[in-house]
Amino acid sequence: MIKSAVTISLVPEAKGGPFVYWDNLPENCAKAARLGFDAVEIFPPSGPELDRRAIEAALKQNGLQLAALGTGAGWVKKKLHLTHADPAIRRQAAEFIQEVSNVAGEFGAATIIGSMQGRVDPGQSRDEALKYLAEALAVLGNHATSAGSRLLVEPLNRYETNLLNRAVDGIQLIRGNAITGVTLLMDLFHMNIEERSIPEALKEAGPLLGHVHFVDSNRRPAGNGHLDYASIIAALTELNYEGFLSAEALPFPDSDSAAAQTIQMFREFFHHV
Ligand code: LER
Ligand code: MN
Repeated sequence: MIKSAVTISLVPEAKGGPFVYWDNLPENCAKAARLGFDAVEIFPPSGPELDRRAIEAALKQNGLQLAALGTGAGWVKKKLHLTHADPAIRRQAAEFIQEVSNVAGEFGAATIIGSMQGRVDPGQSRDEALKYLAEALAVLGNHATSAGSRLLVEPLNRYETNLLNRAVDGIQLIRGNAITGVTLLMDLFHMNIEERSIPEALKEAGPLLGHVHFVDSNRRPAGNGHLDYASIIAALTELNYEGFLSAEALPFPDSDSAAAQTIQMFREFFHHV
């Protein structure tokens, strides 16, 4: 059985980004629970800035799980990433991620590395960037596991990174370096731009598929674009995927409608209660 989640951003600098709910954690958790979501996924400003007691209360009062915490604010706010040519920046990026993992672990939630993967910078070779990323993931994967979390690495479309764009890039990185404690987050919006076939790429990821960002081709909530959900659902069913499908989409036409539209799609396709 799949589990449903919806995103909440607590980062003002990310305004305009693909998050369904914004700010006000208690109120948005109550709304998510009322609609029938199993969990929330939070995009926090940083680990230390998260109020653990407030999260615990909001989850408990609403019978919700914490699916995952994002780390993208390290890039958005501080321009940190794991493949920067400067070792001091790489170190700060890793510390930022570990601090998020420490909080995620307390709630048994995953830690997402999307934009914090970085990119191949001018003057750098692809091999060098991939070596930095593999080294970082090995350490961060172990750290996440010992903190009670797990790491999710997200291939992004070409307009956001030139490093991991497709499922196969992530699979090669994880398997090629025998990295443990790390699986893939596949985002249907990025996949629509980069993959030859979304269902085939999901199946290729197979046991490495750890989380899905559920969204339509235009980054609006599922049902507002042209993705073929029947084939996507068939692939997930074939895989016996039991992880989260998390609504990471633009709040179109508004947050409440976007969340309601997504849960409606889950009911239609997965008989989600
Ligand atoms: C960014 O485009 C994205 O999809 C996020 O999940 C990563 O922070
Ligand atoms: Mn995503």
